[in-house]
Amino acid sequence: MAKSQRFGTLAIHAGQEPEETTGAIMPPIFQTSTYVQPKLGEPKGGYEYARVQNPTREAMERNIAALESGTHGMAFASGMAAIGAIVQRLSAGDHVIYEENVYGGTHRFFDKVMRRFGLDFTAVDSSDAQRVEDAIRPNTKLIHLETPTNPMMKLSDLRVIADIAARHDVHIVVDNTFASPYNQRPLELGAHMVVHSSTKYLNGHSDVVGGIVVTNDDDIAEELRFLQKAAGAVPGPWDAWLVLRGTKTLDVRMERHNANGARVAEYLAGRDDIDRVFYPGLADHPQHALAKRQMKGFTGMISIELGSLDRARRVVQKTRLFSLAESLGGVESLIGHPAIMTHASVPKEMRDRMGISDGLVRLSVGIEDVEDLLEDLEQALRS
Ligand code: P1T
Repeated sequence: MAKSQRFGTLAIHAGQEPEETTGAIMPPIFQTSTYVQPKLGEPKGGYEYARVQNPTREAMERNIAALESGTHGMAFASGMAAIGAIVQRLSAGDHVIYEENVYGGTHRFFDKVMRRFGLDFTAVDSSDAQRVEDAIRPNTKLIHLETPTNPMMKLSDLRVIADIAARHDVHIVVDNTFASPYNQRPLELGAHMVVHSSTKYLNGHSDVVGGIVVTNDDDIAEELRFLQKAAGAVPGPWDAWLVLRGTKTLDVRMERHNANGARVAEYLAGRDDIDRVFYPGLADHPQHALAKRQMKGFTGMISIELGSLDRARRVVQKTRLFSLAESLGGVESLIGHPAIMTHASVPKEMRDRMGISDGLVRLSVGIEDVEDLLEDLEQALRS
């Protein structure tokens, strides 16, 4: 697919050709575990075994790689499996710096699992790039960023941190799940890898769990392909196909998520019974200028501080269109309570330091009619 094509066109066409036998315009679901080999040691087209190669998965990997301005995509069974593969490239004794306000499961994986394998981790507030540089040690191999962060919607300046990483010869990975490639393309800003929970905006329909890593670096890609094969956390063809169907509408979905998110954030900011609204698109967000430089739009993710657990509980149980559920980025609106749900595995003192209080509520604004969403929030907040 020509590089010069624009995002909305790439979303629909990149990585896919009509199927050879029939001309089927949609990539078939290659529901097979293995491939018959015409001759010993000469598998047809290189296809040997479906943990290693699957044409449906490959179409999805090429498609998302193109959307992230990358040359290689490696899909995994979940966002956590994708993050796991990136860390499995390292060895005991290596050091990783990570943004402290990552998804709670990412913190849990680093702190409770990978530490036991001899990796060392330092959590920093990467909205201050100097803190990232100060945390670099001779054995630092990776900087794991997430911007905007889950759930505080804090940003990291990717260009500045990419310069720091280059000076110290350290790789950067950016979890771009919250932004989506429609709004932000970290590889263009100097990151070495982008990782997604494709469960979220990429798939967009809340019917798949998946993950993907995209890179422009041939060596990193080879190592990650080796890990798909050696560790085996790959998605099945159905899930790959559903994600590929999802990305076809990423352009139009994100346009609407951005518009609805902005409307809802402005509405919430205008209420005097909400202590704070965290949304990079609002002029009073501490990094609004960076957000405008680094992102095209600000998504449908918003967090609000309601002051107490009591009020937060009442609101999340009172909304009707916003369903109380984990996850985000689907066409339907969701509401959640990070301290009890997505970030329960983060120690309380760390949550408190970052602002993940008992009164914090997170919204994933879907693509419904925004007036209906505003009416729903109005009745829940008034209750
Ligand atoms: O759920 P999974 O596909 O394994 O992805 C993990 C993950 C990775 N990165 C970010 C930024 C995420 O938000 C997530 C998953 N997050 C949720 C389930 C949530 O509700 O925040």
